[in-house]
Amino acid sequence: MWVIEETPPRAGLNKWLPNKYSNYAPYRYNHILGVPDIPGDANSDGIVSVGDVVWLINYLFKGGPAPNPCWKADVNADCRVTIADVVYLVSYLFKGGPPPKYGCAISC
Ligand SMILES: [Ca+2]
Ligand SMILES: [Ca+2]
Repeated sequence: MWVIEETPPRAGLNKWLPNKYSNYAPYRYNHILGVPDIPGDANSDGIVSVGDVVWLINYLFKGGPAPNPCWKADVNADCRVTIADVVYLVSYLFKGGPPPKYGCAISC
């Protein structure tokens, strides 16, 4: 049978022989499109980096787009998105500070 493997090192379209994988049960997870929402990932690119710091500063002080969802930018979990979250994120990224927390379910 032809299968689409999504896990490296054999990711891609591959031909499997039925007798070799007779107990194979295919499965997939639904609704896993896009990147996961992780605390601190203000710009929603899937990683926490200096780009998120820039995104937050742009949002807070330059009228840039809001983080979506907003809770990802509430990295200190005080239920607000402020300069304190920028400081928290910089501390995590460059000073060995604690990792971003799951913020409150707030709107930006
Ligand atoms: Ca990011
Ligand atoms: Ca906060």
